[in-house]
Amino acid sequence: MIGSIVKIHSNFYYANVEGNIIECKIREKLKKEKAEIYVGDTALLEEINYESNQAVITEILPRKNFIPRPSIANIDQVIILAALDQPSLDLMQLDRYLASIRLYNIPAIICINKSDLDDVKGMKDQISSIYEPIGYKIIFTSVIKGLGIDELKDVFDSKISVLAGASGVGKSSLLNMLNPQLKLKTNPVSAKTSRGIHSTRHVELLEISLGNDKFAQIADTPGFSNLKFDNIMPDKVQELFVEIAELSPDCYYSDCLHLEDDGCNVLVNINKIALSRYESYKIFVKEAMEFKKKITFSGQKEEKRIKILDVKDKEKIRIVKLGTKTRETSRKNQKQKLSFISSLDDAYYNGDDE
Ligand SMILES: Nc1nc2c(ncn2[C@@H]2O[C@H](COP(=O)(O)OP(=O)(O)OP(=O)(O)O)[C@@H](O)[C@H]2O)c(=O)[nH]1
Ligand SMILES: [Mg+2]
Ligand SMILES: [Zn+2]
Repeated sequence: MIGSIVKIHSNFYYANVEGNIIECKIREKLKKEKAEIYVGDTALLEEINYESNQAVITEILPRKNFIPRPSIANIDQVIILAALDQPSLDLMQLDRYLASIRLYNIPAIICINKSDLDDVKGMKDQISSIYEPIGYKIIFTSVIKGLGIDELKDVFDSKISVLAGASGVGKSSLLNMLNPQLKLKTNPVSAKTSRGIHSTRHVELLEISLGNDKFAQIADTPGFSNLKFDNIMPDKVQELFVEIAELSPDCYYSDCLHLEDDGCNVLVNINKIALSRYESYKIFVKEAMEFKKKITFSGQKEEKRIKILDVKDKEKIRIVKLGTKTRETSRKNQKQKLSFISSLDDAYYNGDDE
């Protein structure tokens, strides 16, 4: 039997089989192979006990796609949620989310929640004028005033979506508004720091009836904020900015990073790029440069390490980090490593503020 993983919690995997949630463990063989299982995965289930609603996962079917933060597989789109205020709108943070989703070739839609709050800085117009011309759909919503709901329902209809964004922007509140029966936990942002307090702790794929025969699968996710481009090569960053990628083929040098004037078509056309977007681009390239420097000149071998740690609440946390080894590597090995890491599919993120 086949089920889709909707939640992972303390070594238990919850699979949805035709509307029934079945609690699963994983087959020893899969454990030995260190198989990684994510929310959104399609799993083969055996040893099904219909009385206790339990089963064993014996295989994970090939994935259509995967994003590492938040970890989820087989999705159609990501809705990046930000708040007009509380927490304050950070354009660079928005660019980080957009660029990181683009890395995985998954469509992204921008949703600005809490649009009932005072727009003292004229952010609504700013967002529209920056992101609409480069092709992003923007929806303004308010849970308090019930704004943007129909538009949001149309976007979610018949799709598997991820709702991502910093803690406190209103991800869970928005889903509760779409379907009040969900009763997801929400909390006010801290008065002291104006930041969310991580009310949602786990990714969960929810089946949501939207009324009028509309139906969606949406993943509520914990908020996070410290995405960094310390895992890709600097020349890949331009591909994550649609408006820069359009101009870059006409630069004089094919390896132009669009940071200096010398025959750079991006800089010649800099007035076509929003200032904040170019600022974000420069920062992300710098982060990627640090990464490249680290793996090229340190004379140390970098390797991707995936560690599974058992922490106090017995919940398994997947830690992906760059490790260093003092052993010298041959130039050939280093080159292979470089091309390995520079492939977009291989990118992943470091760190987590959870
Ligand atoms: N003014 C206003 N407040 C909102 C709106 N939507 C949500 N809030 C409030 O924002 C706070 C945070 O909402 P949550 O839904 O918990 O935020 P979240 O994004 O799920 O946060 P995490 O689970 O911590 O990642 C709550 O106090 C909500 O009542 C809105 O449209 N307008
Ligand atoms: Mg939440
Ligand atoms: Zn250039």
